[in-house]
Formats: sequence, structure tokens, C-alpha cells
Amino acid sequence: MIQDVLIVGAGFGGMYGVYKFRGMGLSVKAVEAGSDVGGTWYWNRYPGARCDVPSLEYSFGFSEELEQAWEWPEVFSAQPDILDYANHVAERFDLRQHIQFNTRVTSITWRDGDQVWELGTDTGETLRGRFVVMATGCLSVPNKPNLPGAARFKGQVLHTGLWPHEEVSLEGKRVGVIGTGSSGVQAIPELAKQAGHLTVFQRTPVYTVPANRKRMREAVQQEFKDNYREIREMQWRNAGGVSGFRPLKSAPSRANQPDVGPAASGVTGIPGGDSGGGLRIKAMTPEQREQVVEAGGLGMILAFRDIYSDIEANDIANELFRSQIRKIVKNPEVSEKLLPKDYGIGCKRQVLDRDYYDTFNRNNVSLVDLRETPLDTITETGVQVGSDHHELDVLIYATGFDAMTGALVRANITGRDGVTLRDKWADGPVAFMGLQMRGFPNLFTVTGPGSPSVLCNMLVAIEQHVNWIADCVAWMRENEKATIEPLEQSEIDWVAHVNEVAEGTMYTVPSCNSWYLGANIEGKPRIFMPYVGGLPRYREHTDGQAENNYPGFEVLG
Ligand code: NA7
Repeated sequence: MIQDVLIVGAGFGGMYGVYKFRGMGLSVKAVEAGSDVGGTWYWNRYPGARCDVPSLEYSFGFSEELEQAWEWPEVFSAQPDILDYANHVAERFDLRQHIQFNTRVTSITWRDGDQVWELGTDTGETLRGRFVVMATGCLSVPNKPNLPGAARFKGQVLHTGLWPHEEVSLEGKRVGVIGTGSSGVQAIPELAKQAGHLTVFQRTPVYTVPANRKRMREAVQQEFKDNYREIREMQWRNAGGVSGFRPLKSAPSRANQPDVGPAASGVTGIPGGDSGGGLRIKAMTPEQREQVVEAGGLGMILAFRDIYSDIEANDIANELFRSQIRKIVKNPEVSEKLLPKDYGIGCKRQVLDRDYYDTFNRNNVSLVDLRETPLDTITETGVQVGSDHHELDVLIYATGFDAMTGALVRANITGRDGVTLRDKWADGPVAFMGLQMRGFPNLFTVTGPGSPSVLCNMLVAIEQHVNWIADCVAWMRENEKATIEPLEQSEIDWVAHVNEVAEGTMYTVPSCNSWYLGANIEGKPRIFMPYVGGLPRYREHTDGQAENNYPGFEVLG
């Protein structure tokens, strides 16, 4: 059987794809490596895993019934609650009947004669479809660095991005964690509570600020539900896909954190996620800056408008940040190691934490600075760093992902004339609007490189992409077109535009090494992959293409 649409992945993108294409009367099948839905939230079950976008914003807007039915327990959701939501969506819309679980797609090949895609799987099947939608996620291929001696370690080895489904008991154990990005920073306070001793192996210190940890108030949730249509419009008009809607009618809470957004003004994991402040750090005296932080907390440093585009302002903010951490971490030697010094705020995705710095005041936690003394080797019983051997029962990799391109390249996609995506992207991802690649007709990517994706509220970005792809497929069918793919020039112009808008931001300054740039993966070309121009500007481009019958694409009848 040839499916109208084959979808790879059953995270939020794949799930909404199934719903959308089925609703158009098309045959659709999704293939998922995991045993159930949820994508990111299915795999990342490590203790402390949590979303960095407010719960009421990080939700689907395509169904009013869903919006009204679902209750979020916290202002920022923990992983189990988001996974519950994913399960609820699957059940409510009866999506699982269209999803083949426990099946990894191992190859995707264009058959020009039949104009179909053929998907090979690790179960030995071959699936055929007219259109393919890659809903494979931006952070779905765990990065496990090739550390010397790693295979020798006899204890338990875990990766935050592949955390086991069954309970992991760390009680009384000597636990080591490598990595201090979002995953490490979220996990470390929880691991410290569970472990006998926790050793943190840090290569690059992080700028992290406290997350909002408030319970959801019923009145606030209700006000969102009453205003969801307007809120969704506000999301579409916001650069980061976050409405920033503030409940007006609900009685203000007495707790010292706001009911909706971040702990302090301007704080989510994505830029433009909140209205932020109008303050400029350069225009203030040192005393005034201190007062801002004292009044609003560490996260207020992120609300200064000028720090994202002015290196001097950025330096002032970085120093202000460091001075605050020195006050929290009691041991000055440890404190100094925890301070980022060779890159600035705004270069990497903002990390939000719960008690991260305080955790280093515990007497069962030690910090090993791999910049000071590099890791020599993993041994059978631990990690050797210089003359110190750290004995461990459990070694946890919190070492991130081959972001944005990893899952697409790994799927072994071969397009027209035998050209592989791996070859096409050897020098970095080349795609039109993060939606399609020339040479790969009728294959679409959800939140692909060159789209707002990880710089946007992911659920909003996913809905926008799936809607666009569905409209394109509908248009093709109405007009009896067989194939669509971008013109070569469209890709060239788009990549130039993506680079142009990223220039002059903190994301691309030479001192910055982030997964946005692919800098966390050895040998990966250094290219800024997401679209920093914001969702509204991006939508002008995608809507413009659709409204004008896809002038940037080659469409064959
Ligand atoms: P990140 O942000 O890529 O962080 C990975 C961490 O692992 C980071 O501290 C790395 O240090 C460290 N790392 C990676 N390789 C090594 C080696 N070889 N040795 C020592 N340390 C290493 O991944 P996360 O999973 O935390 O977060 C990814 C996103 O998921 C996050 O931004 C949110 O959007 C959700 P480095 O900085 O490379 O020196």
C-alpha cells in the first residue's frame, strides 16, 4: 500500500501531523522508535527534567476542547506532566492507531520512476508514501562523546537523553555526571539529593537563573482558558511564540513569583519569550544594577535590553552575574570554578534551574573542573582526572545532542539521482525556510534548520509548520501536481538571510560555542542553524510562498 503521507516520529510534531493529515481525508502512518508517543518528553526522563516555557503557553492551540479539558499543575511543567499531556492528546484524538511504535526508520529513499518515498525500518519492513514528513525533533540524537577508556567502566552508565523507564536507584551510590548544560543543571540538584556522593565533571560553566517553581492557581488557568483564542493570536505575533499574556482578573497571588511567566521578568529558555524590561544596563550605576537584582532576583540580569547586542553591556551583565554567584556559593574556590568567564550571556540557550548553585554548598557534592585539568581516561571503576581518581558506581552523561540536523542526517535520506542528505549538508544545512531541501521532492521537515524552531515555543513552531505542510499538500492535490521542491536559488537566498539576521547577535560572536552553532559536536560545520528573525517575520515568508502559489519552489505536474 502506498500511504499518502508517512511521518517519521511521534513526538508533538508527528502527533499533530497524524491528526491534521487524517482530518484532510488522507491515509497517514507515523513510525516511531520509542514504545509510545511524546518524543523529547518520552526520552528525557532524568530527575529534574522540566520545560523552560510556561505550561499554559507550551500547549496545542488546534483544539478548543483540548485547551478547555487539560489542567496543568505547575507554572513550568515537569517532564511527567508533559508526557501525560502527550498521552492525553493521543487518546483524545485516537492517534495511536496510525502510529507504528518500536520501529526505527533506517533509510528513506526517493524512487523517481514511481515518484514515491520508500522507508526502510529496523523491523525489516519497507513502507511507501507519496509525501514524507520528518517530525524527528531538534534535540533527539543524544551526543555521547568518545571519551578514552569509556567502554571499560564496569558501573552503570546513563545518558540524560536516554533515561531508563524503570526507576533508577542512586541511594548511597557514588554518582558522577559529565556536562553542565540545561540537562546537567536540571539533574544535578535532584541527583545530589538521591546520591551518596555526587561528582560533577564540568568543562564549561553555565549562566543559569532560578526558574519559576510555583503551583498553578485555578483562577489563572481559567483566565487563560477564557482567553485562549486571543492568546494564540498573541503567540503568532511574538518573536518567540510566547504570548506573555498576564491574567488581569484573577486576584494577585501572595507568593513572590508571578502566576504565569518566569521567576523574574524576561526569563524563559527562549528569547522574546516575555516582554522583558526596558532597562539598559549601560545607563545605570553599579548601585542601581545591584538594586535591580536585589529586587527581582538573578533572572533580572537577563531583562536588560542592551546586553544581547552590545558587547560592553554584555560584559557588564556577565560580571554582575558572577558577583551574585560569589555570594551564593560558600566555598570561594568552588564558586570561582562555577563562573563562566570566556563567553557571555545570550550566546547559549538560557538555562533555568532549581537550586543549582546552592547544591554546591552540600557536603556530598564535589566539582571537578575539566578546564583546569582535562579528563585523562575513564577506568573500570571511575574517572581519572590528572592525579585524582574519582571512584564511581554510576556515570551519567549529560552531554547534550547532535542538535537540529542529527536526526535528519542519521535517517539516511537519499533523494533524486542518488544524492544523500548527508552529502548535501556536508558543509552545513542547506534548506529553504527549514521546510524542504532541493533534490528531495515531497519531503518536508518540521522545525528544520533555518526555521525559528528552537528559538520559538516549540508547540507553536510545530503547529505553524504542520499547517503549512498540510496546506501545501492540499494545494498539490487540488492542482493535480506530482512533486514539489525548492529552487536552488531559494535555498541559497534563504541560507544567506538566516546568516544575515544572526549576525551582530550574541549567538554568533566568535567566543560563543553552542549547539545552535553545531559547536558541541566534533567535526560539525560551525553554522548558526535556527532562524533568529522571529516567528512573525518568518511567517511573512512562509505565508507569502503559499499565497502566491509557491514561487520559490519547482512544482511539477
Ligand atoms: P548541552 O547544552 O549541549 O550541554 C552539554 C554539556 O555537556 C555541556 O556542559 C558540555 O560542555 C558537556 N560536554 C559535552 N561533551 C563533553 C566532553 N567530551 N567532556 C566534558 N563535557 C562535555 O546539552 P543539554 O542536554 O544540557 O541541553 C540541550 C538542550 O536541551 C537545552 O539547551 C534545552 O534546549 C533542552 P561544553 O559546553 O561542550 O564544554
